[in-house]
Amino acid sequence: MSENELIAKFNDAGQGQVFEFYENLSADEKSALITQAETIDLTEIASLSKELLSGASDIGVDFDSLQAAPYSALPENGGDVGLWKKAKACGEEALRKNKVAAFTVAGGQGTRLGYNGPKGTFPVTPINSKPLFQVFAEKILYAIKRYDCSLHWFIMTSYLNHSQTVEFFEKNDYFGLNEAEVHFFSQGLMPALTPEGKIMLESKHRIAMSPDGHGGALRALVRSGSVKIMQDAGVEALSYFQVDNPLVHCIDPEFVGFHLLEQSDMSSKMVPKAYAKEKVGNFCKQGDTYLVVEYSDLPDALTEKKDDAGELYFRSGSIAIHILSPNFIDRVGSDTAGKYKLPFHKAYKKISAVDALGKTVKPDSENGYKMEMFVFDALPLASKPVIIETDRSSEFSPVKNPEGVDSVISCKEDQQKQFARWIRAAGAQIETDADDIPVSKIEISPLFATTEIEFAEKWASLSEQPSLDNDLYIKP
Ligand code: UD2
Repeated sequence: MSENELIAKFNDAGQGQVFEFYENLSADEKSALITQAETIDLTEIASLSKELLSGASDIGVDFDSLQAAPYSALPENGGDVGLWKKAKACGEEALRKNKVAAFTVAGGQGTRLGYNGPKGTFPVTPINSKPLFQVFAEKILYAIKRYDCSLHWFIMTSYLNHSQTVEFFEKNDYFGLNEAEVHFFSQGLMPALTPEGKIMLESKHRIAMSPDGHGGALRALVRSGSVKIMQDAGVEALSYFQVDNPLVHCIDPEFVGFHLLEQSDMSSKMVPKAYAKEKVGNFCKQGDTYLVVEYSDLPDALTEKKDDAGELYFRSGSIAIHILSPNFIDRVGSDTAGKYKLPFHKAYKKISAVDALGKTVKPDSENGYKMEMFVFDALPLASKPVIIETDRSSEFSPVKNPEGVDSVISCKEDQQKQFARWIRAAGAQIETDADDIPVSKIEISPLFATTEIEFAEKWASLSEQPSLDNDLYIKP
């Protein structure tokens, strides 16, 4: 399409303000604006504008008929021991046959943490200060060795951190992984819209755009050719996790097994919420459809609702750990207008934008909407969704804030508590304080073991077990 045709299309769509200052731009500025404008799907914007103008609700949930979604409880909490065993065997077999791949969403800006750099480069381990990406890389490497398999790892970045992320891996020799099996791609962007549905300009030659949310991963996995790589390699289960949680079992045979045994499109892990208003999504059911209702969208009365046993009724918290089937990603990520298209959530924000004279102004109050898709909105579209329970203390301790809840301090403590539990379960003694944190620091490399059972096996096989009274780093 020529420049003039593109501008005419924007005019016809009622978005001509994007080119308001065009005539007076330099050649480079014109071309930058055109390049950005070309990425915008005006049909999608038209429908979003309509939603904004009509005030339609984002989520379309009937709260009166909303139920809690069922899940497979852990064996220690009454779950079916035989089923968990079967799932583990199935997942291990799938790993040996190269049917599993890993996927990290790392496109977010980490604004809350106040860290200047890709979040995956943030140091998190108690002794060696290994960055998040290294922790995941070592867990993946461990699985590659344990199952003698090939494991592709896909990492979604955004334009804000893509090159820094790739450089970080190059500088660190991909932490021992095969470079050819680590794939980076940048997620898509969406323009900010005024309450009237008009695309906003951040400067005369730049549209105000921001990452399209982790739900944008599905489109980006298709667009980047990642789904094709998976399909060609025979991958049947993509293990999805967020960049902020170093405790995650990046490669979990039991979870993979549950997903494959059920031939599910999308599977998820839940933890019982720590308290009613914990900031995690809620696994729910509407009719036969499973869905996640974000904490901020669930009315207080339902958030606090108790069942007959006095437990929280909506207690299944989503910790953003999923498995997706490549064919399902293909279906959802390729659909731009049909029944598999993910909805956009609209966040009203302060967005720097040009005034009538083309000068960029930082507003004092909210003036526009950022548009994001959420990956969990794929759940209602999935056939045979599966939800399984996981143990919070062994799988979830995200780094989101500089201090307090979900901070690097709480995360380091949680890692150490986990290491102490593993050591005790393996039959060794370790001194801990009243909060179960080891008195002297300890760190276990994911290259040594990634679960309590693996740790016990390795520990028992050591010819000489190290003394646990000094700061100790246990590695192969
Ligand atoms: C998310 C979930 C919440 C719960 C919690 C667990 C949402 C809306 N809420 O909350 O229900 O599961 O995590 O920790 O997801 N990201 C991108 N691109 C984007 C936006 C985010 O890659 O455009 C990544 C980001 O790098 C991070 C993850 O998605 O790895 C989560 O993003 P967040 O920190 O904004 O999510 P949060 O903590 O609000």
